[in-house]
Amino acid sequence: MSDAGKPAGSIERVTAAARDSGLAIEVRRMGASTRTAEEAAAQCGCSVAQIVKSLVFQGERSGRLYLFLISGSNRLNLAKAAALAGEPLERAEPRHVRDETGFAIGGVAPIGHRIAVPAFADETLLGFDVVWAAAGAHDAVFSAAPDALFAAAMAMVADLAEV
Ligand code: 5CA
Repeated sequence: MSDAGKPAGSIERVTAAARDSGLAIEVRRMGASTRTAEEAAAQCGCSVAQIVKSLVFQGERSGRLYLFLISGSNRLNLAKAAALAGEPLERAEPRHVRDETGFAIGGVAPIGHRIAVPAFADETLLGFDVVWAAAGAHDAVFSAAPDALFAAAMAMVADLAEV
């Protein structure tokens, strides 16, 4: 495995990306799984809706990856997502996600990807003062104000959720 695939390197990429974009974060290792939004919410002591899921989809035509930052209590509407991407989408293979972003599923962060990925963010997350996101490992999270996080991720805020 390359260094970037190891949890320590992944977390360092998140902290470096935050620093580079002027986002003040503190990564917390919870010592227990934060792989799912429910587990992350339990560890963070917040609502599931305040967890930012970082979902990676792949363009069926281009093979390009797209990142969707969506509330833990919402499901991504694939038709809305495809309209924003400009092509039909399919879930990216875990190996492809790891190779391109440098993060394993369950620890994919909104920032610090190896390769720049076009990003879109669920507008409902702006209703919270603070949200929590994965920080590159299965037990690592950080909190941020959603608008500042989306700016750091260069994510376009949009209507992404299933109703
Ligand atoms: N650390 C938590 C909370 S921030 C986290 O990463 N949650 S997540 O929702 O962003 O990542 C888990 C998501 O990965 C699941 O919701 C699911 O959409 C996706 N996923 C799970 N298994 C697979 C798989 N085999 N292939 C592709 N995506 C998967």
